[in-house]
Amino acid sequence: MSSKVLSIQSHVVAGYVGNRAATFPLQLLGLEVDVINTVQFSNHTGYNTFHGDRFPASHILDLFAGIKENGLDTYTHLLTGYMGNSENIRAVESIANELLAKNPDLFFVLDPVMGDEGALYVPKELIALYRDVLCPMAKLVTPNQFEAELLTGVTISTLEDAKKACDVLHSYGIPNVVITSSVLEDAEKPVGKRLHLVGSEIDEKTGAKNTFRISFPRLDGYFTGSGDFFAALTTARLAKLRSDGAETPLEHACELATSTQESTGVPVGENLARGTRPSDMVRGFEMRIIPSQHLILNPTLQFKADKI
Ligand code: PXL
Repeated sequence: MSSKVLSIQSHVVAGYVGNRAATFPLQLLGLEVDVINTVQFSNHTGYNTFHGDRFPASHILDLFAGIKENGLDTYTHLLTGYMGNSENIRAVESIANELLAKNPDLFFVLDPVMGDEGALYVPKELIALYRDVLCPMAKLVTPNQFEAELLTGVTISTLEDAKKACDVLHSYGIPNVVITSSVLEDAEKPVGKRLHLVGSEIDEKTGAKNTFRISFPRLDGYFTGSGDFFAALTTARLAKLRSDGAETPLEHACELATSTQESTGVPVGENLARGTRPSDMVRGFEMRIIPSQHLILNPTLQFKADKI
């Protein structure tokens, strides 16, 4: 069956975060994408200023009601990113419930966007809502190291800690878990030059668990929206691998997504950046997604996973 995704994330007029970072890679990799925007801002919040509005949950639910009324709610996938407040999480819960009632095989990819590198940028009551309300409905969750710690209560400093956090996330009922990037003390010397993706998938038929790690060089600079780009790449690659009946599809999807992400950048120390930083941006670079289209399809670097 061909894949059709409902993507609920933020929208910016200029630049690439949220739905603007997710739609193009999903489409390029062959998926149909319908888009609901949680906010409409002029640009992402890493600039000095931004204009625009957050949409209330009633707006998100109203758009979904129109989709449903016309029988357009035939989704194989739901992908969610930045929600920002508890009402939007409740709106996603209700939409996910309706989609699951219509298609019990719905593949819900939940990116629990809450913060990064120790800083929470959403209200703290969202932690429990993500953990107790949305996690049990998700088929794949893609937290970064900090978000995985918030969701599980496990402090992640070593590979064993990361595996423990994956197991806690599995215990919430999520069969596929990817901690997208973490700094791990025991995985390298010296610490900090490389980042580590730690993933774990439970086979639907056999119940066997496959846990893996992909190490990659830390890229020069902070790329706003790279988590949104990564979640979209993983969603698209996993959709194809699962429909082809591939073994350990999450591991291979993560290899391909990491390979694309790293191919678009350069390691720390080299004097280039894959992004551009407009003069009025204080945090991060804009990703150059359109010029990277060949790397979305065919990454030049190839990263492989190790079983752990
Ligand atoms: O996930 C990144 C992101 C998404 N949406 C908006 C943002 C950002 C990061 O700054 O500003 C609106």
